[in-house]
Amino acid sequence: MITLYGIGDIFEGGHGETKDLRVQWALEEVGLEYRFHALDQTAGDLESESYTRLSPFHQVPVIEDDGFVVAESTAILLYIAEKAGRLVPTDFHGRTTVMQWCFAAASTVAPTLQSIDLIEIFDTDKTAIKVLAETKKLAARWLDGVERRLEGREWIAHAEFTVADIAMANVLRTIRKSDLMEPFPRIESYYERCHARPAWQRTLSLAAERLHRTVEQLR
Ligand SMILES: N[C@@H](CCC(=O)N[C@@H](CS)C(=O)NCC(=O)O)C(=O)O
Repeated sequence: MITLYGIGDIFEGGHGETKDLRVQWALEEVGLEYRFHALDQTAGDLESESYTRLSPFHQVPVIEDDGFVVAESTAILLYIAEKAGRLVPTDFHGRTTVMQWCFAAASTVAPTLQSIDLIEIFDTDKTAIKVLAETKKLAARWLDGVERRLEGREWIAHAEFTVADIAMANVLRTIRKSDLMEPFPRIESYYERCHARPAWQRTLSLAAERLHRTVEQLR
């Protein structure tokens, strides 16, 4: 059975923002049996010797599947899709396109959106404001690419919903409280479409229960 190591508690602003949620979303989509192992980051659980053996960088998410350990949320999403034989097409080109958009989410779009988040949370001096403006320009460039990709498409990589949609939608969630999506109507409706899925709604409820928050607080 799969064990998902995720957050049971974390510093205040981190509730509902962590990358274990995208993995739980995929598990809820495919219906594989799993258990959630909740770690308390504030109590140092991520630094423990036993967890260090599982996670190269003392981070969540990690999964363990009958002794096989996978870290990095995007790799885990692909593992779950492969294992379940769902959320990924079977043909070589289709699978490669799913991988392309998983990498686009994780290595092109996410770092920029995360930087915006970090600068806004931690720093407001003049240099930071300049860096923020430049980072927002870069974000607009990536979002413009995603917007063009979504022309005439329901999902980012394939005719059906795949793990690439979980990867991309969860990355876009970083900016849900900002106005960065506003100039991109296709991204806005894609974002809504992805998050309307019952498996995401279940994931949010499970996270709220685990973190002693309401679904509204996490949404
Ligand atoms: N590249 C990793 C990043 C994982 C990550 O950022 N994990 C955060 C929670 S979302 C974490 O464990 N933070 C605690 C820490 O770094 O000490 C992935 O995609 O899985």
